[in-house]
Amino acid sequence: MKNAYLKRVYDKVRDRDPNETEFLQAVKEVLESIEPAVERNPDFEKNGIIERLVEPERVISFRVAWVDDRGKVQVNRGYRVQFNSAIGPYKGGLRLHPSVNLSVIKFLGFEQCFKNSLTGLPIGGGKGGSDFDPKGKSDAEVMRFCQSFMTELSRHIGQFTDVPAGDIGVGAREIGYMYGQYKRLRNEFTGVLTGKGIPYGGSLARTEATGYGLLYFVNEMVQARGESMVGKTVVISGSGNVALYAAEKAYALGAKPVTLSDSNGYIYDPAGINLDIAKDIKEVRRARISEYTKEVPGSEYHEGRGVWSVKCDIALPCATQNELNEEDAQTLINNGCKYVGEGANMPSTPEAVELFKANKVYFAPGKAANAGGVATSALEMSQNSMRLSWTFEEVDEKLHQIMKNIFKNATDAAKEYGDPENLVLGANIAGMLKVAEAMTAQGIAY
Ligand code: NDP
Ligand code: 2IT
Repeated sequence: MKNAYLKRVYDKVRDRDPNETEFLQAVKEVLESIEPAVERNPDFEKNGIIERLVEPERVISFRVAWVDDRGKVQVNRGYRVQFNSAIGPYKGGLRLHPSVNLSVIKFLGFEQCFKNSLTGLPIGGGKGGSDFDPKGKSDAEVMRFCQSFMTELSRHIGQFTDVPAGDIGVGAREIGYMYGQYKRLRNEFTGVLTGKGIPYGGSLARTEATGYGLLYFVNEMVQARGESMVGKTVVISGSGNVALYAAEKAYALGAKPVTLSDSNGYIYDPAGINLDIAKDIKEVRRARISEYTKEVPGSEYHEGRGVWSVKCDIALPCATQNELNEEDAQTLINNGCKYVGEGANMPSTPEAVELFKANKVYFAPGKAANAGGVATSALEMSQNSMRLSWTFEEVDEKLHQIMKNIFKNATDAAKEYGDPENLVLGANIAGMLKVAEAMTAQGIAY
């Protein structure tokens, strides 16, 4: 970081919260890449735009007490970080995972501000969650946790204020329990959460949206290089919501997904992943992905995090932050990988991203490539406000167009600042400029 203003802002964030490693990583990446745009806009410094962008408008941390199946009281910590409301109500998912802490939620909330801006829809940035571990919990325990979590969260959210959704560990089941509790407490039926079930206000295609959107985006990259998806081998990490529907759309575009993974290991199926079986294992049985090999002859299960050693044309990290490091990037490059699309948020370490850039691997950062999920959430909000529902095809068509626009806007911004394939730069600048313009227009309270 050479720009003195940006450096000052970054140093202050680091000195204030030296332990928030994920948040610092996300801030550094954004500030480094917006440098040329900040230099062109001296008003940013005058208006304190960047120091305001890195400080959440509001951070809520709360106790979540619930009773487990043995009658024992359990206490988790809940969070909601309302990061930026310049362009719309705070919007972003809720993550339930033992690794959740304030740094993780702040990094996700910060990224969300720019991602949401890129969608072109009126949504601000926020994120929340808890260190509750849904693994091994009964349905009843998950329900009681979600109810207790929402009892506090309900004070801070609302259809015009803050609209949470799913993320790791939060899918249709959890959103259902949370929505039920919100309605019980408030006696109102509004679009306060997205990712809802179809019978009570959910949008068709929201389940598929992040994975489908990722593939629509990667397809734009492949075409921009004059190539086609047909026949390409795709390596996917994760086996959750994003990973499964990325694999589904990869097939639809003529490519072949050959892996899925979880925190224990990965499966490799040279014939291409059988998605009916994978979905049944993950969505119906809620089992581990290793089960797959018991049902599919010719497939392999490997313990550990070696998924990036599988040879591919396209790599799609769809599990979690920092799951793809410098060594993994080098392995992918050595094996001829040409495209990387981030389905997860910040899955590649900064060193991995540098290596991709140096080796001309066409790289799509999460805030652009995985924006289809939140974009479709915003479409769910629109449908809720209008009290109607669109068909699957209508939503999917809008999603497709949104992903094309994000690709175009990020590419145009990247081009303006030098390299049309530098989507890190393009996405950060395009996302930031709109938020900065809205913040400038709205002034600051003296
Ligand atoms: P799910 O909970 O459905 O699936 C998460 C997957 O990632 C599981 O396979 C899980 O394995 C794996 N995983 C989670 N944590 C770790 C870890 N620490 N190490 C290794 N594997 C891990 O979540 P989603 O699919 O919804 O989310 C995946 C990623 O996509 C996240 O980064 C999320 O922020 C991002 N994202 C999600 C969107 C959405 O709409 N859902 C939208 C945009 C981004 P295991 O079962 O072993 O934990
Ligand atoms: O990271 C993300 O964009 C999400 N988890 C989806 C957020 C949303 O509001 O749909």
